[in-house]
Amino acid sequence: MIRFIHLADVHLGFAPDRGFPWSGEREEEIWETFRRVIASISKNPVDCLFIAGDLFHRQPLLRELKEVNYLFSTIPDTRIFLMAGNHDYIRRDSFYRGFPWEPNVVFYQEEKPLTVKAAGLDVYVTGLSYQHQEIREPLYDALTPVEEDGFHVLLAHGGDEKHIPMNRKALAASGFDYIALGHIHKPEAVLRDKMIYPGDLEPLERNDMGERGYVEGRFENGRVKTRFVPFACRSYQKLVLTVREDSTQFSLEEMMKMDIMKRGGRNIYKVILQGTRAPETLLFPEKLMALGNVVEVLDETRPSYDLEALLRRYGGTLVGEYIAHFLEKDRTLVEEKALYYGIQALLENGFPTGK
Ligand SMILES: [Mn+2]
Repeated sequence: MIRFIHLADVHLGFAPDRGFPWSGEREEEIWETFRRVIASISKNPVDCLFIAGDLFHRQPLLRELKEVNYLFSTIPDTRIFLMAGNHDYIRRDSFYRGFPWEPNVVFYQEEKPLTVKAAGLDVYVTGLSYQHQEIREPLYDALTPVEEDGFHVLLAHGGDEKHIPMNRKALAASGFDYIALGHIHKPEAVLRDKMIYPGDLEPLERNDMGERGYVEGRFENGRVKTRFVPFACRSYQKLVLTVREDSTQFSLEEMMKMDIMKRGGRNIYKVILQGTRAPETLLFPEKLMALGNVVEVLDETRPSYDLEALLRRYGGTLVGEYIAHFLEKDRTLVEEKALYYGIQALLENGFPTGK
């Protein structure tokens, strides 16, 4: 049996949510979580660790490569297969070139596929590294595993037009037992137990909602079994606050603080205000942003106008025609907003009530 861990898109060196108070801490946490993965392998060793590109967010510094290599030295029984992705591509002057890796590390130097046998194991890993930020040729589609008995893995980064386009069907039929993908930050099993994007190790931006981590798997009797292991120290979450007619700024702030406390103060929230508010209530979304790790507040509330009553009252006036125009159709969210902003503007400007 072969046990392995597959991760990708760690993006060491990246500082998420630049400009927000927690950004620097997040940069540290990306390193720390990678270190935790290595520490957990040290405690419970696996045979192979596949790192499918973009370990670094940009060109690694020499001292950063030394730190990573030191971490690799702490898991000498694990064979590590490492490739450079489009973010940390091997530039002409990259410190990746000629770097003296530990003996348990296979680093793919070339931009053309190479198959390497794992020391002491019947494991064959095919991979390459990016030497350019973009590669538009489908370098993976025609590959097939070497004709040896064992566990055949393809380490592959990309899958969009500018980063080695992939024909998923061709890859699925290629004969590899497992295709360890990287590049797409949302975890996705393209093909169950066979072809998987583990996603980024830590969420890197506000749209990386939900859990993040790595894939753990085993190859036994010709079959692969995998499971996703959530490992990130925080997550981005959507927090919907329902506003009512009796809501006020303060009541909303209290509600949000409670919700954040319940769901974890470390997580980072995208807050969405929904529901109806009293027409005269003004909400200040920016004040909510100061009360937790809030990266964005979307105000989708609408004032609780009684449209039918307004229409009766303002029939034959500009306000009436304005309302009638919108009432006739199914309104999109934008039209809904336009309707209410419009009414508010017209009414607040002291529109005469008489005919
Ligand atoms: Mn990438």
